[in-house]
Amino acid sequence: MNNGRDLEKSIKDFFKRDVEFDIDMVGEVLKFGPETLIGIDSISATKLEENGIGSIQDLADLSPNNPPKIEGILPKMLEKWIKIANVLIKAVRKELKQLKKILLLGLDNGGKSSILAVLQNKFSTIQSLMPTKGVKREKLDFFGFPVISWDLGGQETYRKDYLDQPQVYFTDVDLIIYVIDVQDISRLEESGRYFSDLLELFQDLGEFPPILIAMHKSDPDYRKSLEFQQNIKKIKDIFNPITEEYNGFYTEYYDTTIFQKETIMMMFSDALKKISHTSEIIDNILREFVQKIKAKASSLISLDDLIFGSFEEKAEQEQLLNNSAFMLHTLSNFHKSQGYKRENTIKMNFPQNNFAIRGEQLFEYSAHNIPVYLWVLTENPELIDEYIDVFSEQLAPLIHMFL
Ligand SMILES: Nc1nc2c(ncn2[C@@H]2O[C@H](COP(=O)(O)OP(=O)(O)O)[C@@H](O)[C@H]2O)c(=O)[nH]1
Ligand SMILES: [Mg+2]
Repeated sequence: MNNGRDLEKSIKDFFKRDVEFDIDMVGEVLKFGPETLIGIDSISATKLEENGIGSIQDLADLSPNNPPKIEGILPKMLEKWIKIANVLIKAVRKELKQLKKILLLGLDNGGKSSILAVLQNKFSTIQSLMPTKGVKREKLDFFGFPVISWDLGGQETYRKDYLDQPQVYFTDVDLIIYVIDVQDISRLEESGRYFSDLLELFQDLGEFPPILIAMHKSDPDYRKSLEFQQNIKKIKDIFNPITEEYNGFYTEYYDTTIFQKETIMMMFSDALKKISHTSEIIDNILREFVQKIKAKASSLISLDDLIFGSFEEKAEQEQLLNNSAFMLHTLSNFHKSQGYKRENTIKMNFPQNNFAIRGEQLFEYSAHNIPVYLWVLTENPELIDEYIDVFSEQLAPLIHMFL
């Protein structure tokens, strides 16, 4: 997340270009009328005002889960505007958490350092890995916030350390990725015990960060084996009862492997979405876009393969689109490395299957100017041009405030 003047600039991006905006009086924006926001037309704004919603503050005071019924305004639209107003309020009050903390935990040899190495090589914004020799902890600077990797297990003294001082290690954690080696079932019980200890500690602290469970070393060839199926079952048989015992935790399983980097990217994209300020709104907008242009799926993905959001009618369409996008990103990067100009639009037609995949560069994000593409899987590519600008304009400020 940006701060200082950057934050103010990010706030300004939510407003129409002709809105008079004094960057030193940023607190005033909450009094602005709804029509000043990008994506709210004047007819809708008038309807809002007739219903007593005359400012951004008024919008934020409504409940996004139960928006009032206003004739001529779709509930989904109103819900989106309320969420945007809420993000703006938090930004203005500087309540958006600036520093996010992700813990990568699991037994030693599970593959945590390797996962971090994949991330580091993927993201140009990442600052270098700081392995500490002898110490079983590593830290990676990921878009300006720390991902801390930490080996559990093995030495009992180490375990005592965090059990005795849980507040030092475990407060203010935004998300946990718990890594299990699917190929080494012999240490599964041990891993389960640590997992159980962790949940107990967090419960005692009254904190319930979301937990992504990486069933790591799910290598392409290994996944085809019967042993893999059996091990997955054993893992779930041990871990599911633990999460049920300590209720209140969100958990989700992922199959990851360093041999398919996209499996790691997808897990981290989900991780970032979980802790993002704006990912829900981005998904709302993508849904609107897909419906408007009669497409099947749409994703917003950076060229370093961070997925900011997606919407699809069916899960397999998301896979088809995202994996195709990853490969086309690789192709685009290859062309760039050969000295060619990067194309703003990337298209592939699949006439035998009656669909097209198209990526449109919308804008760049982060200080490193990484291009972000809006990807679409559709049978009606001709409809994209008509609406892309309208949606691009709404998505840009949300990306800048993603974290
Ligand atoms: N087959 C396979 N091996 C992996 C994978 N990820 C890591 N490894 C190997 O597992 C071992 C332990 O990895 P490391 O990242 O050091 O684990 P850490 O102790 O959790 O940090 C190393 O030999 C890695 O090469 C994977 O996805 N598949
Ligand atoms: Mg390690």
